[in-house]
Amino acid sequence: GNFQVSKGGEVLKLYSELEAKCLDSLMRDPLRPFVPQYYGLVTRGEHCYIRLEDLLNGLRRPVIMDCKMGVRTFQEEELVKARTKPNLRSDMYQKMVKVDPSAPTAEEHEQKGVTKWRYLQWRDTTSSTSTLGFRIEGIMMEDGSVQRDFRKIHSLTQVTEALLYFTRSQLDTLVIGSSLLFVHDHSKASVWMIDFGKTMPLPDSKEVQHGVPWVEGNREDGYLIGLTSILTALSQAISLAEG
Ligand code: 4IP
Ligand code: MN
Repeated sequence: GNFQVSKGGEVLKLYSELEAKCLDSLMRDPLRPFVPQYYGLVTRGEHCYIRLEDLLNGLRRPVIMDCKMGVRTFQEEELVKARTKPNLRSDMYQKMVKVDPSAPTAEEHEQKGVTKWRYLQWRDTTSSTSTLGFRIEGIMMEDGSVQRDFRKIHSLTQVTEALLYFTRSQLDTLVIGSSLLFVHDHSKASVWMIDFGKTMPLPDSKEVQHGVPWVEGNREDGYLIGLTSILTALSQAISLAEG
């Protein structure tokens, strides 16, 4: 969708102002080693792109796991919009019905639309996002096939099973670290923080802890709740693989 492969170990991602700003500051941040290198912007045709290090460069038949971090995936402003000027999305309604025809309310069925907040919150509560602070969005295997069934996973036990699937129970490729994109090709493994389209600086007066639950207005993302859950599942996967 938003990606274009480019030459020379780079990928192009469709420009977002928020993401570009975030990458800019990450290049001057202690977290820089965990983030793909950001090379600035480029225009191709009528679109502007973010130039990023290709994290798969040099890997043979990589296996990739995308974990979406945090206890929620919508911005607080999305909730405000849903209340004040709701914009009904029929595409999101359809995605919802496809997964679970009984998920929309009678009113939503009638309107054939849901707000973006409602859809994203439904995704969060029907996955491990709300409870564990992260969810596995998908795993791509060596042959390029993509598994997305993990999005309905709730329990830590199921997450552990998914991790074992990702590593094919090879202990030496179990990756331990702090992030969203897990990549291995059976000889090399790495973890990267990616996707900053909804990451923004807090107002000067505000601070978040990342490890406490979200309530409207506190802006907490639960990133560290998710990280702790991943580490717990990883250590369970390691003992299962050893046992
Ligand atoms: C997608 O739903 C993801 O939640 C996207 O988030 C979101 O993009 C899309 O919103 C939404 O339709 P599915 O993955 O269930 O298809 P992400 O980009 O984090 O994967 P944003 O970033 O805009 O919230 P729309 O509004 O882009 O369709
Ligand atoms: Mn996005």
